[in-house]
Amino acid sequence: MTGSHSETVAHALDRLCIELPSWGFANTGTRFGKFLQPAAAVTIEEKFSDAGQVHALTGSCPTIALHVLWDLPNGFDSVPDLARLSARYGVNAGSINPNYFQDQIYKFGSFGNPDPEVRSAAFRHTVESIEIAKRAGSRDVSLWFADGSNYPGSANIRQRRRWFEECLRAAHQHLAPAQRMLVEYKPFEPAFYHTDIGDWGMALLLARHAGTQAKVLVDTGHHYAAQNIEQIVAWLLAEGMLGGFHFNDRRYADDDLTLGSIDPYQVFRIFHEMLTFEWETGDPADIAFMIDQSHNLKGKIEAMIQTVTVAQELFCKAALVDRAALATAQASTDIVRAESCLQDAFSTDVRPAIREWRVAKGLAADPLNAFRESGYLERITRDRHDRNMSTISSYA
Ligand code: RM4
Ligand code: MN
Ligand code: MN
Repeated sequence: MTGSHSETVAHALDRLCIELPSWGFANTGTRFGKFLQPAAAVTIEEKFSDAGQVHALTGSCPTIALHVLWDLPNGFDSVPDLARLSARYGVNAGSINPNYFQDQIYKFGSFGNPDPEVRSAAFRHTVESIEIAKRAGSRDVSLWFADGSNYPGSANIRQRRRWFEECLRAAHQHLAPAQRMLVEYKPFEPAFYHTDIGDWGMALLLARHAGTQAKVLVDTGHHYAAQNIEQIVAWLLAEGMLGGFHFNDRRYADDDLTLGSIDPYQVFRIFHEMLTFEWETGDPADIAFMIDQSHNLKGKIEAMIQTVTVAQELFCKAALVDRAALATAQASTDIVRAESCLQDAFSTDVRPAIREWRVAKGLAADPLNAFRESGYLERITRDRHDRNMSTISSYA
């Protein structure tokens, strides 16, 4: 690795921040059931503690995303505790995620529900989430809606779109000037005929309608197979509308597998578009990166460390693309040379330079091994085992 490679890698890692999902440390499962892990986190304190371990070992995860219903059951009243948890575990509250899919009232949707009472309940929950974010010092309120329908004819698609427009616009008025509202899209699941915010175009139109602080949130798994996600990223960047990106990988649908486990080149290409945007415009892309994975089989903390490591590697590889050479090759339609610029960077082994950066920062040279040797997992397994294994849970 040449000196300049090491510098590029160090510079890339210094700025790479990846938010951890609180629910990624908890026992979650597939719709068929959960395989309980004795070390899983239940309380918000445990989630902060586990996230703190990942940040201490990787140096890249200073914030933890919170789900209002799961982490802050007393709404506002739960907020003061966050400052104490941040001070104790070294990670701050990150994006605030309202929950529109768990309560019984949301059977037929939230903002898209034909029942005005349900729409206003969902709206109140959104406003409460914005206020929680303000008080917690969180910039982003991330909105994902399970709304949709299962059968043709059962929902008035345009009417529901209007309700979404109204609710999002009204919610936007509650944002403080520095806050953002992120609108996530997903083509299917849990609804299987139509989803109210089904793709990036719908999310873009709704965000534009809501107000200037609303941006689009892209989740790797929320695309049909073979969709060109990096092109969507490039277009949203060009529009100044890419606000967040959820990390995971997929083979079939929204599988929430480990980032880069199936297609690392795709993640590289996505990072490449983001960094090229910055190189060309001189503007920071200002994209909130978050891991959106909750592992059912892998150890939860290990899986997070692995994901962060993969993200660091792929981000550094993307930073190594010779963009001046690429621009020249593109301008002269030298296709092979242009493609090689990406391939050369992608095949560079950045691990030695990343290791150097870690050591220089006083971080563990190998975060996963350091975690395995730390004794933390054994300690939390002892502490949480009895409680966790007595939790009975099944799909039906
Ligand atoms: C959705 C989406 C959201 C996440 C929920 C739990 O598929 O990815 O971002 O909060 O799952
Ligand atoms: Mn997501
Ligand atoms: Mn998802």
